[in-house]
Amino acid sequence: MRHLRSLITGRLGTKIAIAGALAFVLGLGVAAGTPTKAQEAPTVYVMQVGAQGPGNSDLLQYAPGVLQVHRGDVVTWAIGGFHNVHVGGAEPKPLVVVADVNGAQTPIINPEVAFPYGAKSGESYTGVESNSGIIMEGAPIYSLTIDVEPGTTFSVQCDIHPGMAGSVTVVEDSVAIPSPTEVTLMAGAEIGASANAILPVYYENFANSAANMASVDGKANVMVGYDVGRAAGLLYFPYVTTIKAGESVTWTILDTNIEPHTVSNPPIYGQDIAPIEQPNAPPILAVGASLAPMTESGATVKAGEAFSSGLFLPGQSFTLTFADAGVYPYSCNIHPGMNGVVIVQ
Ligand SMILES: [Cu+2]
Repeated sequence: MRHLRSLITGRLGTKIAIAGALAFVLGLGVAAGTPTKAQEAPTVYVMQVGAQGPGNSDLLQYAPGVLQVHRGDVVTWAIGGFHNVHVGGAEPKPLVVVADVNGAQTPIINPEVAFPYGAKSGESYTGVESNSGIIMEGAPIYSLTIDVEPGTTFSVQCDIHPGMAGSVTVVEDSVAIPSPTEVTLMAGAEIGASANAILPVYYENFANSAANMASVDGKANVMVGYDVGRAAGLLYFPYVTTIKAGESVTWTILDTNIEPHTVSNPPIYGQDIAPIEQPNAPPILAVGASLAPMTESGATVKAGEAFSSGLFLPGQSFTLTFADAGVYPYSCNIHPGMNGVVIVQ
């Protein structure tokens, strides 16, 4: 109705007679009863869940981070990457938990992160803690009609990436809030700010890494990832490390970083999860070959040997000694495109 009316007011000249007739019809419609908010098509707000940034980075944020809606509006989370949407929880849930699998203590992907619970996409959020799950059918979209009292604020968080969180506040119908278009512009500005923040650091790391390419006193260091704010840079610095046979390389993820990584050769992609089927229950999601540790930190690698740190976390390091001369490429199993090479002379 509103759209039609603005169309009419935009017309001039010869169309005025038609517009007048239509306005008359519209007037009758209004007299017959203005539709209430509940009868109108709901207003849909989009909250973006993660984005790609420059310098091979992932922007680990909900955008906009803070959203206002009216009761009855729809919030659609557009999920761009490996994330879940955990709505109305007090705390994020751990991604990996240890469970008894056929008598053995086994690290598994937490079912409370992997699988949906609470309100399913297309249903109403009534204040019951809910999760999109990681394993979704169809499009990576999670959409809820917000049906909680005005004055309520609830959290939105990704259980996979620490600190990736947002909030939704429901306000009284009488209070004006940003339109969906304005919300999209806010989201763009927030994502743009993260992208702008990481770009200078990306250039700086390239410039600085030349100084760290060779070993000093038998050791070389590699920085794994280079996070800035909500932007997680998925690169190794330096990209090339040159050492002598018998020397070692230590890879470190700074404790200020968000993303875990691996140091692996050959790379094993797409095997993060090894499902163990269960009768009459969802599968147990054992940690797969991409994430499982294969080589202990401190080990010595010989020519032709495969190695993998497995998943290692911010604040942790992984060291290998290389016994033989040769070229040793390595990759991150979680982030295709994140590669480095050790040249042993
Ligand atoms: Cu990685």
